Amino acid sequence: MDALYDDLLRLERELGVVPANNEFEGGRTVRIYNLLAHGKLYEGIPVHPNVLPIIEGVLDRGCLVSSLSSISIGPGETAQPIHSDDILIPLTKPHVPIICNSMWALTDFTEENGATRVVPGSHVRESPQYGRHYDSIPAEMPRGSVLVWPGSLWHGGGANRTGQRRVGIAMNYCAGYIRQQENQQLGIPREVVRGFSPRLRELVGYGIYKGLIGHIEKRSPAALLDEDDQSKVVWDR
Ligand SMILES: O=C(O)CCC(=O)C(=O)O
Repeated sequence: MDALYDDLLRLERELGVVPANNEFEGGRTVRIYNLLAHGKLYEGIPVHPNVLPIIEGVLDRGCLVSSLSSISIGPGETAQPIHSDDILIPLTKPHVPIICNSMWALTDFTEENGATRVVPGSHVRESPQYGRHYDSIPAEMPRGSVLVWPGSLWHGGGANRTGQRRVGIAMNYCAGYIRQQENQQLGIPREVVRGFSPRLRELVGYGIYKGLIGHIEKRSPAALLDEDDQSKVVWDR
């Protein structure tokens, strides 16, 4: 946790990251995107053995990394609008889970410092109206904990009324048959992906869902990393 916390500060300095200053990302919140392109330290997060099996249980083993970013909510930040992570997907609800997300707490998450707020039971309802107030509860958790929620759950970052940052890593996954929020194949240099474990390579999209979705001329994109890749599309098995 300390190493991740310190490295995010390094990246913030080196990349010159500042708050985006829009309603969703916040005016006092620093977010660093595409973390897998920014150092080996982040490679253990998507494949963590205490978290990935839960995600696979919800989405199935063909799931993908949708995005990996940090969210540091600074003192004085106001609450983020309540939303669901599948709010832009035009499917009637409730539907099968297509997104499953997690928040790694690098500091304690408290109601006062902006712990993620959730609306229990909302995952089976229509999406919330963006910008409207909804009653919610804080997902308080000690540093080192991970909160996991289905993409249809209404939630949002809380207001920070303390003098310290609330620092989290948003490790987001999607089903293997929908588009990833951050384009992992173009956003992470291929020589960096070559250094990933086989499972992480699959999770960022160098694989084919159920032997078909994502193929390139009937070969897995894994062949772009490894010329010996022998994978076949489902039609040829
Ligand atoms: O920072 C948080 O606690 C939640 C952030 C969030 O839900 C988002 O940005 O989509």
